[in-house]
Amino acid sequence: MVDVDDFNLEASTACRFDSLSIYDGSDTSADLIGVYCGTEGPGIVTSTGSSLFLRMESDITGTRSGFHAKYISQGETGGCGTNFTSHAGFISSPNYPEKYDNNADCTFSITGEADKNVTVAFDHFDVEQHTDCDYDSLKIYDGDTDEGSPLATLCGIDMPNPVSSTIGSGLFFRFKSDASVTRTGFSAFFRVQ
Ligand SMILES: [Ca+2]
Repeated sequence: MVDVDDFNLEASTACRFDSLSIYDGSDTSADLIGVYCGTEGPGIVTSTGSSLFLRMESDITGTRSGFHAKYISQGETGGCGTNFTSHAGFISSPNYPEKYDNNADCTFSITGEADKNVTVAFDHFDVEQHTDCDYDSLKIYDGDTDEGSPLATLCGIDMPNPVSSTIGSGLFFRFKSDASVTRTGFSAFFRVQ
């Protein structure tokens, strides 16, 4: 997985001037995940296997600041009920990438560390839509319980922005579904930094 957190390449139609291409494998013969330019970078990109191949090309004019990416090769994983204590890991809804069940109630917590915050960023999100997320939802709380107001209450298909705890605090997640309509849920990674 790579997290492209800063991106600025010369913009052009179909990115034919300057571009960043990302392939789902170890070279350009692998499946092309996307071609990016301008200021709309790829964000988080996840490989299906153990390799990603990135290729940046520029033409003879029009340079920009380029891109910056973080590479995450491994992290802690765990199902519902997991309390994560490492610096990086992956969380996802039950059964992901298959659909979650009806009447799910699943929590995760990430402990965090003094002087650091926990940030979670999504690479997949599809949770039954409702204006107030009253059907199915993922709620994210600052701290280690679901007391108080959530930092985020998420549903629908729009990719959520990254969510960060306050410094020195962890994050607590609660995913709930109601009795009908299921989707593929969410996949995200976190880091403590
Ligand atoms: Ca539902």
